[in-house]
Amino acid sequence: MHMISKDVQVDIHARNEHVAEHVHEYLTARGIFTVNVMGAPGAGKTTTLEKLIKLLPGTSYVVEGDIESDIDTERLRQQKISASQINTFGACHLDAPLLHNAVHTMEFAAPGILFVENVGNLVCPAEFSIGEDIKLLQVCVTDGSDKPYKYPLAFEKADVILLSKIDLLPYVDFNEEFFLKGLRHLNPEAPFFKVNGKTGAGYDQVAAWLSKRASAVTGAGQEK
Ligand SMILES: Nc1nc2c(ncn2[C@@H]2O[C@H](COP(=O)(O)OP(=O)(O)O)[C@@H](O)[C@H]2O)c(=O)[nH]1
Ligand SMILES: [Mg+2]
Repeated sequence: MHMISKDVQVDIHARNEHVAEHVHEYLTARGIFTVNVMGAPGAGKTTTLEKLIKLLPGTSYVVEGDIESDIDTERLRQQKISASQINTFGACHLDAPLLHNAVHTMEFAAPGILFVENVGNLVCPAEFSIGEDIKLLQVCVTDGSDKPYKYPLAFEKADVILLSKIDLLPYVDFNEEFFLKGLRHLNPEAPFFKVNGKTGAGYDQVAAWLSKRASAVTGAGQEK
């Protein structure tokens, strides 16, 4: 087994933080508010982007992070959403240098919100800043209500949490009280929204919260 020494780990994180600061400055200077979208594979992250972007005032941009394939990017482009793809070819998360390369090939014609859908994973993405303004964590009722207890870092670091697939509540044993107890122990403050990716219910409140939160950077206030 290969062990990575503590010094090397510190160095990797310090370099990542340095690039993340640069990415953040670059995007902020262009009026771009960046959302790092995290969650397990299949939690409904791309569905959230499809539903949310339609409701947001102003321009939205997407970077899709996947180990392989451009399926999600194509899915969004078909809906006329501006999207580009990062493939990590094995790495379980995006890091700041990867986003740095992607944003320097993108054109930000107008201020707006950049959504970066991280690699589907409840562990590694929470450990690396990519230069985002906020982290959005999406979990779904089929993930199970014990997830805050098992993957605490993602819940602790989230600035907003979405619980999706609530249409499936009658068919699974998701215990919302247990889930919220675990979540609030780690993160007492972050807004929490319940959404349904099938009907779009709940996304209007997320859009209202997000556009208000982003407005200091985007300067947006205009209605779509
Ligand atoms: N029943 C139900 N299915 C959903 C919901 N949101 C997403 N899905 C489905 O879950 C699957 C994974 O969704 P996707 O957005 O690709 O998840 P991602 O891997 O996190 O990007 C797809 O088949 C979606 O249609 C929801 O709220 N309810
Ligand atoms: Mg996806």
